[in-house]
Amino acid sequence: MFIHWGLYAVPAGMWKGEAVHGFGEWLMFRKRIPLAEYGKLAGQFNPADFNADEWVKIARDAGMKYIVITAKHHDGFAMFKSECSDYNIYDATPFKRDPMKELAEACGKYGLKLCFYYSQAQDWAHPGGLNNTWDYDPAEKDFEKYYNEKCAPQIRELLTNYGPIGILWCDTPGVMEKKYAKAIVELVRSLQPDCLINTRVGHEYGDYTSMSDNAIPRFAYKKPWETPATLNDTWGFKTGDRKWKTASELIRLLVDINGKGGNYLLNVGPDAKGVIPAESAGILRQVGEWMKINGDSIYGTVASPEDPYMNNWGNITYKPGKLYLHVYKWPDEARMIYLMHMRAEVTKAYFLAQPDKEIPVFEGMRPSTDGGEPVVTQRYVPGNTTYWTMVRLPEKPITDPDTVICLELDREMEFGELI
Ligand code: H79
Repeated sequence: MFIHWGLYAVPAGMWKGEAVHGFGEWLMFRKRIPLAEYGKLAGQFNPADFNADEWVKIARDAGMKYIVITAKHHDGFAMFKSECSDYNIYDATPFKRDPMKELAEACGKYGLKLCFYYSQAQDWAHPGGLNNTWDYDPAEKDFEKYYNEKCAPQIRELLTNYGPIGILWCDTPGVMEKKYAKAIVELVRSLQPDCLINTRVGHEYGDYTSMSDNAIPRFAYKKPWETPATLNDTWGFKTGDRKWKTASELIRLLVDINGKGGNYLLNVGPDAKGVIPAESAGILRQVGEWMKINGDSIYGTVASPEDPYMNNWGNITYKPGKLYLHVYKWPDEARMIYLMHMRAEVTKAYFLAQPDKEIPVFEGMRPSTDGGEPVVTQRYVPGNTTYWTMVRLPEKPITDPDTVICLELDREMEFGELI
């Protein structure tokens, strides 16, 4: 679960009575709001309904394993108690609590990993940070000063005061010089050698690839990667944005990403009271219901072997020795789906919703493929040029919107070339 939460939750996409286009968290930049004015939002920020346990339970019940939260976004406001800048939630708001501390405890309690988003280059509150050109003259920018007195000390605080952190999630390195990306990597390694860093730290550093926002690669990608994505059209809370993806869309995106070897980092934007919007929570709950039954097809998967054919029924996820067929679109009366040129033998087959009820597996053309119970037939003759596997489905989906069939294989699978 990605969480974008900051001062921008107070205006929630509105400024002086006007609905502002674009991402909620970009409001200060969009309207070139002077820091002296934007900073006053802190006085109104009192998210008394914030409950770390509830947030973590929403993530856990959706099947999520780690949380990445904006410790500091581009606006430069720290959402944690910071000694090096009092422009932070503990010192500058009536709330007077450190939500990161509470989240760290809740994550420990429910077994999720806590990770911090930290905008390392853009900082619209510090004269030396990138991109605030309306309060500060770009010609006088002193990034070194910003790095030494805010960026590095705050990263140090985040990796010192909250227990083990899974990822330092950086963003928009922009024109930040290479020496700073290197310094951040060294700083993180010195404090928490097991903490991952995403590639957005810049200059090709980082332990795994962050794809572009909401971007899914066309093909499987073997190196570890992740797609950060929105649940509607904003990251930070906006009252006006109700363009929610449905649970069914999210499951398809999740399967597509996992099938290509990636992780899905899906965002929620809590409001100024500290509450995750009810719509978001409701949609995630539905995804969680599907995950409870079908999670085996998601956790621990690696990039699938390339299926040379398009299909009109669904998608595939894979882990060595197991192939998961995700059926979204029920085929016609014959209810048959085919995997052509699959060079592995199916040893066992079952629906994840009915793990104890095996689907019979036959060699060759028998039994008759007309109607009847679910069955797998296959023609797999080593040395022969013809290979295929057919699955006959039951009359109706079992776990709408995606019924998952596990095919256990006699070995690691390859799909054949097209001849
Ligand atoms: O944190 C979320 C976004 O705020 C952040 N990345 C995700 C994870 C992000 N930073 N930059 N961008 C996304 C893309 C930048 C878009 C921009 Fe614009 C186009 C910046 C200036 C022009 C959109 C339009 C935002 C302001 C105006």
